[in-house]
Amino acid sequence: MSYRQDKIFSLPLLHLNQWQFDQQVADVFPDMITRSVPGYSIITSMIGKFSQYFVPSHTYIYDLGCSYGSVTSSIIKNLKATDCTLIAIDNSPAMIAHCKKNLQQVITYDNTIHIIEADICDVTIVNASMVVLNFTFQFLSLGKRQQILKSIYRGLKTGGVLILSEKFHFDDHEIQTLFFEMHHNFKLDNGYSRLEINQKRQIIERVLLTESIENHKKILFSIGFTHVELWFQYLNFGSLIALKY
Ligand code: GEK
Repeated sequence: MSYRQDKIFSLPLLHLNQWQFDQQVADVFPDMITRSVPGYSIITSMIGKFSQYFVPSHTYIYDLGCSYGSVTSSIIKNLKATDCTLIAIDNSPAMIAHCKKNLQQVITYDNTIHIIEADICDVTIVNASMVVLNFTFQFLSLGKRQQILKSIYRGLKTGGVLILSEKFHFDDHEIQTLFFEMHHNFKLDNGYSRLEINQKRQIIERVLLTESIENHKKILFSIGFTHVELWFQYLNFGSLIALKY
Protein backbone atom coordinates (compact mmCIF):
# COMPACT_ATOMS: atom_id res chain seq x y z
CA MET A 1 0.00 0.00 0.00
CA SER A 2 1.33 3.50 -0.80
CA TYR A 3 0.94 6.25 1.78
CA ARG A 4 0.90 10.03 1.51
CA GLN A 5 4.30 11.69 1.38
CA ASP A 6 5.44 13.67 4.40
CA LYS A 7 5.73 17.34 3.38
CA ILE A 8 4.81 18.82 6.77
CA PHE A 9 8.03 20.81 7.17
CA SER A 10 8.80 21.45 3.50
CA LEU A 11 7.92 25.18 3.62
CA PRO A 12 9.41 27.72 6.06
CA LEU A 13 7.18 27.92 9.14
CA LEU A 14 6.81 31.18 11.09
CA HIS A 15 5.90 29.42 14.32
CA LEU A 16 7.16 26.01 15.25
CA ASN A 17 4.28 24.61 17.28
CA GLN A 18 4.51 21.85 19.83
CA TRP A 19 4.98 18.35 18.36
CA GLN A 20 1.75 16.34 18.31
CA PHE A 21 0.65 13.06 16.76
CA ASP A 22 -2.33 14.82 15.22
CA GLN A 23 -4.23 14.13 11.98
CA GLN A 24 -1.57 15.81 9.82
CA VAL A 25 1.23 13.66 11.26
CA ALA A 26 -0.87 10.49 11.38
CA ASP A 27 -1.84 10.78 7.71
CA VAL A 28 1.82 10.69 6.57
CA PHE A 29 3.21 8.55 9.39
CA PRO A 30 4.32 5.42 7.45
CA ASP A 31 6.25 7.58 4.96
CA MET A 32 7.67 9.75 7.75
CA ILE A 33 8.95 6.91 9.91
CA THR A 34 10.49 4.84 7.12
CA ARG A 35 12.35 7.88 5.73
CA SER A 36 13.47 9.07 9.21
CA VAL A 37 14.25 6.01 11.33
CA PRO A 38 17.12 3.80 10.13
CA GLY A 39 16.24 0.14 10.50
CA TYR A 40 12.53 0.69 11.24
CA SER A 41 11.28 -1.90 8.74
CA ILE A 42 13.80 -4.55 9.82
CA ILE A 43 13.06 -4.01 13.51
CA THR A 44 9.32 -4.17 12.98
CA SER A 45 9.43 -7.34 10.93
CA MET A 46 11.89 -9.00 13.35
CA ILE A 47 9.59 -8.31 16.31
CA GLY A 48 7.17 -10.75 14.68
CA LYS A 49 9.93 -13.38 14.66
CA PHE A 50 10.63 -12.81 18.37
CA SER A 51 7.00 -13.61 19.14
CA GLN A 52 7.61 -17.18 17.96
CA TYR A 53 10.05 -17.73 20.85
CA PHE A 54 8.17 -16.11 23.71
CA VAL A 55 4.42 -16.24 23.14
CA PRO A 56 2.47 -19.30 24.33
CA SER A 57 -1.27 -19.71 23.81
CA HIS A 58 -3.71 -17.90 26.08
CA THR A 59 -1.35 -15.00 26.84
CA TYR A 60 -1.50 -11.28 26.06
CA ILE A 61 0.74 -9.26 23.75
CA TYR A 62 0.93 -5.48 24.12
CA ASP A 63 1.91 -3.05 21.33
CA LEU A 64 2.32 0.21 23.28
CA GLY A 65 2.21 3.38 21.15
CA CYS A 66 1.05 1.30 18.20
CA SER A 67 0.56 4.07 15.56
CA TYR A 68 -0.67 2.12 12.48
CA GLY A 69 -0.29 -1.22 14.28
CA SER A 70 2.73 -2.35 12.24
CA VAL A 71 4.14 -4.29 15.19
CA THR A 72 0.81 -6.00 15.87
CA SER A 73 0.55 -6.82 12.18
CA SER A 74 4.07 -8.32 12.15
CA ILE A 75 3.28 -10.42 15.22
CA ILE A 76 -0.02 -11.67 13.78
CA LYS A 77 1.77 -12.75 10.59
CA ASN A 78 4.42 -14.70 12.53
CA LEU A 79 2.66 -15.98 15.63
CA LYS A 80 2.66 -19.76 16.11
CA ALA A 81 0.47 -19.74 19.22
CA THR A 82 -3.32 -19.48 19.09
CA ASP A 83 -5.95 -18.03 21.43
CA CYS A 84 -3.74 -15.06 22.26
CA THR A 85 -4.98 -11.52 22.83
CA LEU A 86 -3.13 -8.71 21.09
CA ILE A 87 -3.66 -5.26 22.57
CA ALA A 88 -2.60 -2.27 20.46
CA ILE A 89 -2.71 1.04 22.32
CA ASP A 90 -2.13 4.64 21.27
CA ASN A 91 -3.33 7.95 22.71
CA SER A 92 -3.64 9.66 19.32
CA PRO A 93 -7.21 9.35 17.95
CA ALA A 94 -5.91 9.90 14.41
CA MET A 95 -3.37 7.05 14.76
CA ILE A 96 -6.03 4.75 16.23
CA ALA A 97 -8.30 5.40 13.25
CA HIS A 98 -5.47 4.46 10.86
CA CYS A 99 -4.60 1.45 13.01
CA LYS A 100 -8.16 0.09 12.83
CA LYS A 101 -8.17 0.43 9.06
CA ASN A 102 -4.69 -1.05 8.66
CA LEU A 103 -5.28 -4.06 10.89
CA GLN A 104 -8.46 -5.01 9.03
CA GLN A 105 -6.07 -6.52 6.49
CA VAL A 106 -4.65 -8.99 9.00
CA ILE A 107 -7.86 -10.02 10.77
CA THR A 108 -7.32 -13.40 12.37
CA TYR A 109 -9.70 -15.95 13.80
CA ASP A 110 -6.98 -17.76 15.80
CA ASN A 111 -6.27 -14.77 18.02
CA THR A 112 -8.10 -11.67 19.25
CA ILE A 113 -7.03 -8.08 18.57
CA HIS A 114 -8.10 -5.11 20.68
CA ILE A 115 -7.26 -1.59 19.48
CA ILE A 116 -7.51 0.90 22.31
CA GLU A 117 -7.21 4.68 22.48
CA ALA A 118 -5.49 5.36 25.81
CA ASP A 119 -2.39 6.73 27.45
CA ILE A 120 -0.04 3.78 27.93
CA CYS A 121 0.82 5.15 31.39
CA ASP A 122 -2.77 4.48 32.49
CA VAL A 123 -2.95 0.89 31.28
CA THR A 124 -2.53 -2.13 33.54
CA ILE A 125 -0.48 -4.85 31.92
CA VAL A 126 -1.66 -8.38 32.75
CA ASN A 127 -0.91 -11.94 31.68
CA ALA A 128 1.68 -10.66 29.18
CA SER A 129 4.13 -12.87 27.34
CA MET A 130 5.35 -10.00 25.14
CA VAL A 131 5.32 -6.22 25.46
CA VAL A 132 6.64 -3.94 22.72
CA LEU A 133 7.62 -0.29 22.98
CA ASN A 134 8.69 0.37 19.39
CA PHE A 135 9.93 3.99 19.38
CA THR A 136 7.30 5.09 21.92
CA PHE A 137 9.19 5.15 25.22
CA GLN A 138 11.31 8.06 23.94
CA PHE A 139 8.22 10.29 23.94
CA LEU A 140 7.38 9.70 27.62
CA SER A 141 8.49 12.30 30.15
CA LEU A 142 11.58 11.21 32.09
CA GLY A 143 9.54 11.11 35.30
CA LYS A 144 7.14 8.47 33.92
CA ARG A 145 9.70 6.10 32.42
CA GLN A 146 10.61 3.98 35.46
CA GLN A 147 6.95 3.72 36.44
CA ILE A 148 5.91 2.23 33.10
CA LEU A 149 8.84 -0.19 32.98
CA LYS A 150 7.91 -1.40 36.47
CA SER A 151 4.29 -1.83 35.44
CA ILE A 152 5.39 -3.81 32.34
CA TYR A 153 7.67 -5.97 34.47
CA ARG A 154 4.85 -6.72 36.94
CA GLY A 155 2.46 -7.62 34.12
CA LEU A 156 4.89 -9.93 32.31
CA LYS A 157 4.72 -13.63 33.03
CA THR A 158 7.92 -15.47 33.88
CA GLY A 159 9.55 -16.23 30.52
CA GLY A 160 8.10 -13.07 29.01
CA VAL A 161 9.88 -10.47 26.90
CA LEU A 162 9.99 -6.70 26.50
CA ILE A 163 11.23 -5.25 23.22
CA LEU A 164 12.33 -1.62 23.59
CA SER A 165 13.27 0.23 20.39
CA GLU A 166 14.65 3.74 20.75
CA LYS A 167 16.69 6.58 19.37
CA PHE A 168 19.86 6.69 21.49
CA HIS A 169 22.46 9.24 22.39
CA PHE A 170 26.10 8.47 23.05
CA ASP A 171 28.21 9.88 25.84
CA ASP A 172 31.27 9.57 23.58
CA HIS A 173 31.33 12.93 21.76
CA GLU A 174 33.02 11.59 18.61
CA ILE A 175 30.51 8.77 18.22
CA GLN A 176 27.57 11.07 18.97
CA THR A 177 28.71 13.60 16.35
CA LEU A 178 29.41 10.92 13.72
CA PHE A 179 26.05 9.13 14.14
CA PHE A 180 24.18 12.46 14.28
CA GLU A 181 25.72 13.52 10.95
CA MET A 182 25.19 10.15 9.33
CA HIS A 183 21.54 10.16 10.44
CA HIS A 184 21.17 13.66 8.94
CA ASN A 185 22.57 12.30 5.65
CA PHE A 186 20.27 9.26 5.88
CA LYS A 187 17.31 11.68 5.81
CA LEU A 188 18.81 13.76 2.96
CA ASP A 189 19.31 10.53 0.99
CA ASN A 190 15.65 9.73 1.61
CA GLY A 191 14.52 12.97 -0.02
CA TYR A 192 14.12 15.36 2.93
CA SER A 193 15.56 18.86 2.44
CA ARG A 194 17.83 20.58 5.00
CA LEU A 195 14.92 22.90 5.83
CA GLU A 196 12.59 19.98 6.55
CA ILE A 197 15.17 18.22 8.69
CA ASN A 198 16.07 21.33 10.69
CA GLN A 199 12.50 22.51 11.31
CA LYS A 200 11.38 19.04 12.40
CA ARG A 201 14.41 18.61 14.64
CA GLN A 202 13.74 21.90 16.42
CA ILE A 203 10.27 20.87 17.49
CA ILE A 204 10.72 17.14 18.02
CA GLU A 205 13.79 17.55 20.21
CA ARG A 206 11.58 19.22 22.82
CA VAL A 207 9.59 16.01 23.30
CA LEU A 208 11.85 13.18 22.12
CA LEU A 209 14.31 12.69 24.97
CA THR A 210 17.03 10.16 24.25
CA GLU A 211 19.03 8.05 26.68
CA SER A 212 22.19 6.00 26.20
CA ILE A 213 22.13 2.25 25.57
CA GLU A 214 24.05 1.75 28.84
CA ASN A 215 21.47 3.71 30.79
CA HIS A 216 18.58 1.73 29.32
CA LYS A 217 20.33 -1.52 30.20
CA LYS A 218 21.10 -0.35 33.74
CA ILE A 219 17.48 0.63 34.40
CA LEU A 220 16.06 -2.58 32.92
CA PHE A 221 18.37 -4.71 35.11
CA SER A 222 17.55 -2.59 38.18
CA ILE A 223 13.82 -3.23 37.64
CA GLY A 224 14.39 -6.99 37.68
CA PHE A 225 14.87 -8.10 34.09
CA THR A 226 17.39 -10.96 34.20
CA HIS A 227 18.74 -10.81 30.63
CA VAL A 228 19.07 -7.55 28.71
CA GLU A 229 20.82 -7.06 25.36
CA LEU A 230 20.88 -4.82 22.32
CA TRP A 231 19.74 -7.05 19.45
CA PHE A 232 19.79 -4.42 16.67
CA GLN A 233 21.56 -1.13 16.03
CA TYR A 234 21.72 1.14 12.98
CA LEU A 235 23.58 4.39 13.84
CA ASN A 236 21.74 6.12 16.70
CA PHE A 237 18.65 3.89 16.51
CA GLY A 238 18.23 0.40 17.83
CA SER A 239 16.32 -2.13 19.84
CA LEU A 240 16.83 -3.90 23.16
CA ILE A 241 15.47 -7.19 24.37
CA ALA A 242 14.77 -7.70 28.08
CA LEU A 243 13.72 -11.05 29.53
CA LYS A 244 11.92 -11.82 32.76
CA TYR A 245 13.16 -15.25 33.90
C1 GEK B 1 5.35 1.51 15.14
N1 GEK B 1 5.21 1.75 17.55
O1 GEK B 1 5.01 1.86 13.99
N2 GEK B 1 0.36 6.77 25.30
C2 GEK B 1 -0.01 6.18 24.14
N3 GEK B 1 0.60 6.40 22.97
C3 GEK B 1 1.61 7.29 22.95
C4 GEK B 1 2.04 7.97 24.12
C5 GEK B 1 1.37 7.67 25.32
N4 GEK B 1 1.70 8.26 26.47
N5 GEK B 1 3.07 8.79 23.79
C6 GEK B 1 3.27 8.65 22.46
N6 GEK B 1 2.39 7.75 21.96
C7 GEK B 1 4.98 2.41 16.26
C8 GEK B 1 5.72 3.71 16.15
S1 GEK B 1 5.58 6.35 16.96
C9 GEK B 1 7.27 6.67 16.83
C10 GEK B 1 5.58 4.60 17.35
C11 GEK B 1 7.64 7.92 16.14
C12 GEK B 1 2.29 7.27 20.57
C13 GEK B 1 2.11 8.37 19.53
O2 GEK B 1 0.78 8.78 19.39
C14 GEK B 1 2.68 7.68 18.29
O3 GEK B 1 1.67 7.03 17.55
C15 GEK B 1 3.66 6.66 18.84
O4 GEK B 1 3.50 6.66 20.25
C16 GEK B 1 5.11 6.97 18.52
O5 GEK B 1 6.00 0.48 15.36
O6 GEK B 1 6.75 8.67 15.71
O7 GEK B 1 8.91 8.16 16.01
